[in-house]
Amino acid sequence: MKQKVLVLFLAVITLGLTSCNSNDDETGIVIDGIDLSQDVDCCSAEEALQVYRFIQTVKIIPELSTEVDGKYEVWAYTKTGTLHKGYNDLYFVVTKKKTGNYVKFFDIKNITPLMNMVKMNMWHSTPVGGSVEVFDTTRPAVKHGWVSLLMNTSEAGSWQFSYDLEVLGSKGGVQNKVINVEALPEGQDWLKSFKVGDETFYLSLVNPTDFKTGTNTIQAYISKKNTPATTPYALAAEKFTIEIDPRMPDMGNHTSPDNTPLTKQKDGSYSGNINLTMTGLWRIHLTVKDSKGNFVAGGDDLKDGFSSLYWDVTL
Ligand SMILES: [Cu+2]
Repeated sequence: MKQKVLVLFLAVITLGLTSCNSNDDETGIVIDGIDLSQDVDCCSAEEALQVYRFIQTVKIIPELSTEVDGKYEVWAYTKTGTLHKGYNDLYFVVTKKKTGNYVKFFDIKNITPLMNMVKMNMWHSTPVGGSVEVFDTTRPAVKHGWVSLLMNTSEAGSWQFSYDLEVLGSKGGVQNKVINVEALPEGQDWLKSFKVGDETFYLSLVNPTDFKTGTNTIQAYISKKNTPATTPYALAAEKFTIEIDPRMPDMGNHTSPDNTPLTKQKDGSYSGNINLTMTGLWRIHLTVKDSKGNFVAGGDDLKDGFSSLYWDVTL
């Protein structure tokens, strides 16, 4: 027994020494001033390289990037470096100012987009993903969250964005930063709402720009409007089913075979299959049912024989 404890003790000491040494490793890989050698607050050199590679595929949003305690830099990214109406993936990376090394121990909370509707003199928030988490274990220093913005910036109003951040005991974040939200191009409409009694629900279609001709996984979130409306809208606890009927309005409203409804997944998202047989405008008519199969939205509201609740996607 004593021997076992001793072995364990030695193992802990050795581990401790190894990680201390690697922190001062001067033989590491440095790319663009970022030291990819192992860091106790981050990852192995290989994992750091994966983070580096990932951030080459996204672009910084300067308004949402910040500094904490003069020690850390926080970088916020989207695919395009901009935000648009509807669903947007957000990624966060924290680096040490001194070394440029990534840090994996950080938390981002309370993501709060707020829109000021100038003419109506009111404020509202928007659907926001539950929590910001590591989105891929091969890149432990990249955190992912999402927002689905109800409207684009226009004469009707503008958006502000806030979030809180904690990194290795230091606190920071971004408060009321004005952000621009771009409109979607014509033929794209990825965010719809429906009402059940007094409650308003939002249907956010996830990343339809990833769709290709043929069969695709189709993913969405259903969020519920909060009271007060300035509190971000969380995922709806209800379990719905979203039936889809994709049609091409410019081609005699023909449909496609082998589409399957979006059903609720363990992670709170909705997922199904959509078959987009050709390029062009697809109007994805939606029928929402509750857990007992009763029509909730889209079904009893047929326009030209199709549900008037729909997403538009142009491929
Ligand atoms: Cu608004």
